[in-house]
Amino acid sequence: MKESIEIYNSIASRKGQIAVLIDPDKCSDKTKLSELLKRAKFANVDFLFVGGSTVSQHDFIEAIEFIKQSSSIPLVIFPGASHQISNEADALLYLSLISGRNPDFLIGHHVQSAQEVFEMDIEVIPTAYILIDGGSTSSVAYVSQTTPIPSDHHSIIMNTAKAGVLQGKKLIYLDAGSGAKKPIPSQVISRLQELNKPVIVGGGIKTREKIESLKESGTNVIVIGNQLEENIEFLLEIEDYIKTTP
Ligand code: 1GP
Repeated sequence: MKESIEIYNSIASRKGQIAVLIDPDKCSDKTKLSELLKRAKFANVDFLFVGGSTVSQHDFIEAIEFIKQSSSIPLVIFPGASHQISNEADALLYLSLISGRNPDFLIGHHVQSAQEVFEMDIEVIPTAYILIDGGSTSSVAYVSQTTPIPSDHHSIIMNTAKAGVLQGKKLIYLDAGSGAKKPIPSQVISRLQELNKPVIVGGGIKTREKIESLKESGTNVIVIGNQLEENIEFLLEIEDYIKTTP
C-alpha cells in the first residue's frame, strides 16, 4: 500500500472535476475503447474510473492493462468486488457500501483481498459508498442485494454519510446506480458540504446542466459512464465545460 495520497489530494483539490467510468464488461471492442480514451484525453477529463458490478477477473485485468498502456489519465479502480484490484492503477477507491446492510460489501470482500491489497504499491482511499434510489433497480443494488436510500430522505443520507466520516472514510461517493433515471439531487450535495469531505457523484448524469449544477453544489468529481457508452460525442460538451468553467 502506497503512503502517498496524490490522487486523494487531486480529488480534494477542486470542485466539478470529471471522471469517465469504464465498465470492463462493456469494452470487449478495443477500437471503441481506444477511441473513448483518445477523446477523453482530448477533452482533458481528470480521471478514469474502472470497475463494474459483474466483471470477471480476467476481463478486469485485461481492461486495466489496455487502458494503462493507452492513456496517461490517472486511473482509479472503482471495484464491484474483491477480485477487481490491480497494481497497474494509480489508486483504489476502497468502498464500503454503508447504505446497505450486506456484510459482504461492508467487510467481507475487504477481508478476502486484504493481504493482496496490503502488498500492492497502490494508493488506497477509504470511501463511504452510499447508494441512492435513482428510479430504477441498479445492477449494484441487485448484485449487492441492498436497498438504496430514497433520494428525498435527506436526513438518512446525511446520517449515513456522517457515520462514514466517523468511521474514518476520506471520501463520500453518492451513486444513483449506472443508468439511473433520476440522478442524485444537487440539494443533497449542498447539505453534505458541512461534513468537509470530498464528494464523488455518479449515476444517470447525462447533461451539461446537471454537471454544472453538481459542481455548484460542491461535488468534487462527477462520474459519467452510460451517457458516453450511448453517445461518445458527449465528450465534446465535456471538453467545452472543462475549457470554459474556472
Ligand atoms: C455508476 O456512478 C456510476 O456506478 C455512473 O453511472 O453509468 O449512469 O453514468 P452512469
